[in-house]
Amino acid sequence: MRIDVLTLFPQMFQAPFSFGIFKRAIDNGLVSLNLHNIRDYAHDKHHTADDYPYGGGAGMVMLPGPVFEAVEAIKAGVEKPDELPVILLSPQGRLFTQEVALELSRQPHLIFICGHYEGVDERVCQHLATDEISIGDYVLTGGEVPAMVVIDAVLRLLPGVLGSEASPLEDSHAAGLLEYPQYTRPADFRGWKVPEVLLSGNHAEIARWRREQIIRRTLERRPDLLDKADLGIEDKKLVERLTTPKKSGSKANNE
Ligand code: JCZ
Repeated sequence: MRIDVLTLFPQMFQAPFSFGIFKRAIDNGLVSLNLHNIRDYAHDKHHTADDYPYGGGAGMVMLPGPVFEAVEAIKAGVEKPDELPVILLSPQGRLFTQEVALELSRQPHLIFICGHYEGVDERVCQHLATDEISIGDYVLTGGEVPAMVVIDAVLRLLPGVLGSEASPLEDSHAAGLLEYPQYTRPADFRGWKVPEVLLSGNHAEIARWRREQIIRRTLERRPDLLDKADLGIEDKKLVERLTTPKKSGSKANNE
């Protein structure tokens, strides 16, 4: 996959993609990450990328000219420029989810536009971007961190990026549920013991325990996710048992 990022701060992208899984993916040629400084597409001697907002108000707005020219320079070098997704990160975008990550991972090439200051000129949103994405309902200082979040979630879905063993679709979050708790050595850490079942070697029991943990945790912390998930018959019985008010004197159902 080819990724081009337009930003006023290309160096912000260096560290996250210079280590571990992403470094390996780039070194192996699975991913090419191309960083472009929007300022390089400004024509005046100060390389101006922003100006005051029409109508007044606080802060600066990014000029459309340099952003359009940067995207056009990338499009000039590709075979099918009209099919190229141009993604603007902004709080006004559609909410980024695992489904959106999966959708983007099927593209061979993505362009990300990262705004800064108070935002970008509306003509970039309307006439240049083909997609506008928000990573959540909170306000950040720019689109760089959101772009990194989206790129991270997309790249780990590409075949080969996580290595041969791991499957990105095995995560329960990929199935729309929370993860079961993980433990490693020691079996007793400061008196806090690893659940006995995980030491039992009984793989059927372990699988059943983990599935139950997934359902319990999702029900407790993110019930909104359970409504959308497709649950098996045993899952549904457990939800039923955990959500049915118990008779007084009966045993608690939370162990
Ligand atoms: C440019 N401020 C771009 C995106 N989800 C989310 N929160 N905040 C942003 C964002 C904020 C920005 C800019 C200036 C994106």
